[in-house]
Amino acid sequence: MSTPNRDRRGLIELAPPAEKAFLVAVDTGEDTGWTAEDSLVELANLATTAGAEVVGAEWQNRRHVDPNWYVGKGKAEELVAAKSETRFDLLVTDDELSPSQQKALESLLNVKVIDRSRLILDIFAQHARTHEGRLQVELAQLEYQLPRLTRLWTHLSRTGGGIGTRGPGESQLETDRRIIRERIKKMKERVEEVRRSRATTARGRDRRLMATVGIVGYTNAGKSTLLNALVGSEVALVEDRLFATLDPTSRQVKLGDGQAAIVTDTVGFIHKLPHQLVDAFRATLEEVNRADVLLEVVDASDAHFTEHRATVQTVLDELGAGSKPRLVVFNKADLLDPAARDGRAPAPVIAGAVFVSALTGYGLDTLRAELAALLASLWIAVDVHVPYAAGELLARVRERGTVELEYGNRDVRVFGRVAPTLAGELERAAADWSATLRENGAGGGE
Ligand SMILES: Nc1nc2c(ncn2[C@@H]2O[C@H](COP(=O)(O)OP(=O)(O)OP(=O)(O)O)[C@@H](O)[C@H]2O)c(=O)[nH]1
Ligand SMILES: [Mg+2]
Repeated sequence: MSTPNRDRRGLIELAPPAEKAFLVAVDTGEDTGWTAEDSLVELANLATTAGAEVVGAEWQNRRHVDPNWYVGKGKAEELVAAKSETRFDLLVTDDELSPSQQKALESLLNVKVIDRSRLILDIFAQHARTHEGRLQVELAQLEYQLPRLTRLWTHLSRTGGGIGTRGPGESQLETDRRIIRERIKKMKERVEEVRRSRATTARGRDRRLMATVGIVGYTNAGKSTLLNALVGSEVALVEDRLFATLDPTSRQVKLGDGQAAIVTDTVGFIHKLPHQLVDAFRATLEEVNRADVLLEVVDASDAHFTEHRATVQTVLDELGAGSKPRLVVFNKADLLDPAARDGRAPAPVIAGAVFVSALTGYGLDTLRAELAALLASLWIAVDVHVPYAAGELLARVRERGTVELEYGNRDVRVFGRVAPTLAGELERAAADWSATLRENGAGGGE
């Protein structure tokens, strides 16, 4: 990773040469489970995914990040020497930089300086294919830029201040900020439109008749490969790179015993995922919130799977899906010692987890059976009265075939067991119905 990269003078290159990136991190010892070195390996992977060539990396143990230089002043000066040695033209820091830290490093090194968040945003921008994906990425980028404009100004006005710092400079900045804010507002409206039409399509299709399963997990864990394996065809894009998937893909998957579920593959998570992205991708990630259960795919062959799981949990909590029923799937079992995956030797075992290989098909039948069992265990007992007008809802309830309907004079009694989403809809319909009855002075349901 740190081999100096020689000039390729004399070579005619058709494609623009890859940017030469140098990576730097600070180890404060506060990032549970992660050393700066581990995090840098991941950062290198991100930089390569974004199209850069990593020519070197450094980290420093410090109690805190330096407010002026990110790393200590001395270390920052060492980077000047590293630059003449490796000829990097891009510096990437492992944590978010303040505008003043970025500016200080840029003037010292005379190269472009970006932080991990911006790198991730850039990868998302490169991989966004659909209208919705592009909208969300642009929204996240604007949200990332806005405070940076503001704080840059605060910083300048503090050092300069007073006479000469007002006038065109300020009004230009005010204009920029206003333009960005207006754009953010527009983008949010458009994202919301997309979200609404997606919700309508989701309702319109047969998916609500079936249980829904959301695949979640760290980026590159094999989520898309698993969906393809479960469906039996190549429906989702699989690539050995980070954030190959940005847009959700949903397919019907057979679970056995005639049961089926709609399984959705979506964007992966990563350590230090910019919060702007989580916010902007709420529309996409709503598939996760709507799911009856989550299938958490873990790359069992990755030494850091415990930390990966912690990151996934944090993001799920942020989305409000952290305590959804979940089946943990240890993927890439083919890369493990066979004794380990069969439970005969020490392995990354977690109670209730299923070992599979999405690549070879190992364990998929067990996974289908476990998923079916989990879904069935979640069904909720209902006994409610809904009006005849709720015909569409009743039709869906009937198709599940686990309830009995009693047709009364005034309304229909529904009792039996249904999936939680359906139970929620029934409870709401029943509550509305009894409110209507009360208003009409007809007393409660029969
Ligand atoms: N050896 C092995 N490789 C696997 C397995 N499952 C997936 N992979 C590989 O892991 C890489 C990532 O797979 P994807 O399915 O794209 O992973 P993902 O979780 O969808 O990743 P993102 O969409 O980028 O977040 C690809 O190179 C797959 O071929 C497996 O069971 N065994
Ligand atoms: Mg994927």
